[in-house]
Amino acid sequence: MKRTFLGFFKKSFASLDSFEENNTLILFGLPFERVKANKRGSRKAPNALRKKSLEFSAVSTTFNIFQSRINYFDIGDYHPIREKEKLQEIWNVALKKNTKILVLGGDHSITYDTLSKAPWDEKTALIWFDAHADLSDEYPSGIFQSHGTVFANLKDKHKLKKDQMLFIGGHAYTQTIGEYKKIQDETEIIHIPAQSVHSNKNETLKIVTDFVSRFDRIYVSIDSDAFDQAYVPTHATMEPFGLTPQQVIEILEIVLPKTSYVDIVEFRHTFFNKTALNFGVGLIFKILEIWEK
Ligand SMILES: [Mn+2]
Repeated sequence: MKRTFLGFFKKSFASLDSFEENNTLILFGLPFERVKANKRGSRKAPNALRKKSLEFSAVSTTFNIFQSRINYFDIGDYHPIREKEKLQEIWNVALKKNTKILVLGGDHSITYDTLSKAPWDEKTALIWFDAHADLSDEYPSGIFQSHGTVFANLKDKHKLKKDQMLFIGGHAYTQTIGEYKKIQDETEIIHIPAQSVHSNKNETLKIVTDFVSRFDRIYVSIDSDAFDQAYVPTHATMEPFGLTPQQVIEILEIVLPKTSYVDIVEFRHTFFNKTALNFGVGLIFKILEIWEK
């Protein structure tokens, strides 16, 4: 039997449609790596994070998962291609019952698998935290669907406008030229680089607040490499000068009240270094705490 994330009850996919509870959050894993041009291992994160969570108490001075008004359900892991109808069904149920979704990746390509099936309109927006924009048209060369193309693909699929897409924390030295140009010109998305977050917190929080105020529904995707390598030392692609946890949490406090979907991707760890898992579990509890408020 698969371990369940601490504080979550195990639920089967078959029982999804019959649950009556309001105020529900569904967690599931997509342990999948589509194309890897760099170090592998993020597919192990869903179960490794579940297992690591059991070492926590899930109780802090400000949050106690066991006294939450939200019902937390873990519906297990899915294959994003072979079980794509199930992903669609999860969205259908979530929409009907006003349920929040928390997804554990996998590499960043899984964000396309989930959000390509999500409901979108002009009052829906996307915010992603990442070292890289993931806006390549092809990455690696000749591959049109990967962790490096996810937001170009979503923009294309849902015909998203520039002002529906906010990218926070870019600081990569490994960006492809095409995607670098898209960020630099800011023709396709809005971007707050990591350096701007570091040097001007008030301006950053104001841009985020204004962005959020224009929408009814926001989807959030968090790539581990948005955070500095000091916090997650086993990134698949190491990029120094990333965001701090405090910076991301202050932004999430503004964003999450309107957010119905969060995914956490690329939480790669190694046999010798499991810091990424501790950090990932802590981040998940923080997200639950902000969502509870
Ligand atoms: Mn990414």
